[in-house]
Amino acid sequence: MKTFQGLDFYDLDGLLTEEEKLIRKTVREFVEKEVLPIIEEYNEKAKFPSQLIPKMAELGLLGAQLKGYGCAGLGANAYGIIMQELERGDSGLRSFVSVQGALVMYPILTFGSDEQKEKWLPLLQQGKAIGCFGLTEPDFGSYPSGMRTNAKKEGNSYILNGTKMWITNGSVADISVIWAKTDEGSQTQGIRGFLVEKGTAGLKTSDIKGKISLRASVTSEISLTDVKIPVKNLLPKTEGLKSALMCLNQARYGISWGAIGAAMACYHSALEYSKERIQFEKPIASFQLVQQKLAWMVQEITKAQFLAWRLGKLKDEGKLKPHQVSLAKKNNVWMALETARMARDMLGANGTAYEYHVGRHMCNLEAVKTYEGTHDIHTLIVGEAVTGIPAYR
Ligand code: TGC
Ligand code: FAD
Repeated sequence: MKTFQGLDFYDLDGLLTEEEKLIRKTVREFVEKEVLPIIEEYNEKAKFPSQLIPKMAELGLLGAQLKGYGCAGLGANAYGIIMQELERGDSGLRSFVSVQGALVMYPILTFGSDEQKEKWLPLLQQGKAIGCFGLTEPDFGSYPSGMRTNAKKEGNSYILNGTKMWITNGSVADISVIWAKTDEGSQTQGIRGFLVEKGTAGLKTSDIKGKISLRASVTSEISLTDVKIPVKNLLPKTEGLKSALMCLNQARYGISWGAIGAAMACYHSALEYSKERIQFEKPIASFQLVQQKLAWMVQEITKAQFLAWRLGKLKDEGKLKPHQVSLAKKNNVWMALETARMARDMLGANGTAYEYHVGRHMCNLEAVKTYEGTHDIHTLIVGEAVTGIPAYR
């Protein structure tokens, strides 16, 4: 099959800097050489290819959007391009980098003490420590305010009890950012972030097996039973659920870009396949119904690219609003999932085979549609922004 070139129907490249294009080239080559040859095998085995972590760290991909502690301090669009290229490989790989940078390093940098930053950020940036973000619980996904995990202060310690569910990298994390309710403040304002180190007594994890989606990613349950941590492990500047949601803004931003990568991979497969596949004595690309699908993909990928690019500009200017991130996350993941489903259809039976990648992307995108706020929750966030009326309850 012809080498992947991406899709640039409206000369988005004309708006990218030389640095952004160089970053894209570097990450694209990494994905081409190191990820694509092995990813289907890992997906089938339901294993994360952890041997890629040192290489991703060496390329500066971990916490690339952050400043200090060895991080690259890239602009928002350069960071987005990294997410796009990684997710062109696999959503699980992008998830790993998203969680590490946006959900673990970002909260430590934003809400942590100097001691926490100095201890963890260099290790996380170098891929020598892995982190996870524990917000979701078995009974509280879209509605994290209801969480039962609690932290009680006893002298110089906090005692944590509760269960976190569906946590990316939960069982392999050296450091877990756990969100728990304290008795200080209201239901949402009493929520604070805590750092729980691997090996702490009472911390147990088990992996979730049998996933149809994000198979090449570790997803775990974390149980906390009388987990005693020193007061200094509280992220001191966290102020309620709002702080957790601030982390989600960062990760949702990355997903808005990442989904474009998965969509472009599926578009590329569908285009190349339809030019080569002969039915009724003609390439299937010559049929109007097939061209309609390709044209739809080009149209929606192009719209998504500009949405993400503009979002990045707003982010760099410090003007980004959470509901703008919601619109892009919801639109771009929907677009990618529809593209993957269409590509799967266009490849006929081959679309169900691992070799062509589109089936894996399609399954992955089902989870991406759900995590970091479901498609419908983001619809309600946009609805609230335009009407002023929250419709969650
Ligand atoms: P609500 O009362 O609306 O909000 C509580 C406080 O937070 C403020 N706020 C935000 N602040 C910053 N950024 C945002 N996006 C914010 N959204 C709300 C809000 O102003 C309020 O502040 P204050 O000062 O009044 O306390 O809370 P609610 O209980 O009504 O819930 C609102 C809702 C539904 C939008 C929110 O809870 C939500 O987003 N739910 C979805 C949950 C979610 O996204 N979970 C993701 C878990 S992590 C994950 O999936 C990782 S996947 C990892 C991978 O990539 O592998
Ligand atoms: P629910 O909240 O039970 O939603 C079920 C359905 O009800 C959805 O369609 C939803 O849109 C709908 N619904 C809910 N409330 C409303 C409403 N008010 N109005 C209309 N419809 C509504 N979480 C973490 O904390 N950390 C992680 O690292 C992490 N990684 C994940 C990795 C994977 C592979 C997956 C699949 C999930 C991960 N999650 C993680 C959890 C994820 O964030 C949640 O699954 C997500 O927030 C949705 O919660 P839920 O699954 O409990 O669904």
